[in-house]
Amino acid sequence: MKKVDHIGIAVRDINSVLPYYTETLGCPLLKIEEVASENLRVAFIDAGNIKLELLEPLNEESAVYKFLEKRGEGIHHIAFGVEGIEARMAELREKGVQLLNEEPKQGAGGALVAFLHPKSSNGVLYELCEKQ
Ligand code: CMX
Repeated sequence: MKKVDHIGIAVRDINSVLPYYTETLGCPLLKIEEVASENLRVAFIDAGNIKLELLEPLNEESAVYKFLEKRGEGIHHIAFGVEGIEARMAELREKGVQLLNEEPKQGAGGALVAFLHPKSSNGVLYELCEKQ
């Protein structure tokens, strides 16, 4: 992996935490969008060399809803920016890493994404993210 694209942070309510990022920390808001496939509303924050992705569940079906119930707010995942996501997935599979997707799926910002199970990544949920 050559770069981290963003860090995903689970929050209960984007609107109430935004001033902390934009005013207290002074990191600009890049955009807010809904990712229907993940039942999420997300906000991208410009943190200089990487982005922070605030993740707010839209309903109880969201993986982030379950995460918040179990662990509370905090770091949810780390996303590597990759090129050739299908080849990277195949390579990781061959190396014994359990992927959570058979195929890449559509993520925020129109990117193709895939997740590595935290059980085969020493307790960390990693995402592969390829910008279109
Ligand atoms: N980071 C680290 N560990 C995590 C985790 C996370 N974000 N989410 C769950 N886990 C751990 C749990 O604590 C649990 O560990 P223990 O068995 O030791 O308690 C284990 O993983 C299994 O968790 P679970 O609660 O039994 O299973 P879930 O149904 O919550 O599924 C996961 C967990 C990772 C498989 C699921 O959340 C998933 O498929 N995630 C990928 C998709 C996703 O996260 N989408 C949201 C972001 C989308 C985006 O950025 O666009």
